[in-house]
Amino acid sequence: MERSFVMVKPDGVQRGLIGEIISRFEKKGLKLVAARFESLPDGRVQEQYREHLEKPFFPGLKSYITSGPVFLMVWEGKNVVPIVRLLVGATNPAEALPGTIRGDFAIDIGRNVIHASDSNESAAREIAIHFKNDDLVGYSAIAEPMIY
Ligand code: DGI
Repeated sequence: MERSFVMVKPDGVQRGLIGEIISRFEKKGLKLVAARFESLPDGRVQEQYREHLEKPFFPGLKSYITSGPVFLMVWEGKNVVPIVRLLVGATNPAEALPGTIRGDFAIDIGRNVIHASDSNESAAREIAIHFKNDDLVGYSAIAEPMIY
């Protein structure tokens, strides 16, 4: 089954949105297979955002992501990567549609509440940055025959 890496960023944590975000993915029918609450070390932020290291906004992005704890998750499901990106909405909340997480809860691109993998390749890379294989919990979700 496909997997996506999702992170509630420090603004989402401080604004009390962890439960709301988990709830949206659960109601969609996706399956939670790993989660951890922690403050990210600089090294993992740099690995996570390696394609942005040289961008002018990177110093601000790094201080934002390390400003407080984040909630890391791995979600599983058929087409989970594009489905989660649709639920999350556009990177810039000013362009994110109502009904999406960023459309409903964010205003500024520098405080956009949540990260989600943008391809299956990124998902595999990002999951490996933050989780060990043993952290991923294998179980059968009893509602699965109602969803698939
Ligand atoms: O995958 P996304 O988070 O939707 O977007 P991305 O991978 O292109 O960028 C990662 C994060 O970097 C994004 O959530 C917010 C930040 N970012 C991207 N482009 C800009 C930016 N921040 C600022 N301030 N300005 C940008 O142009």
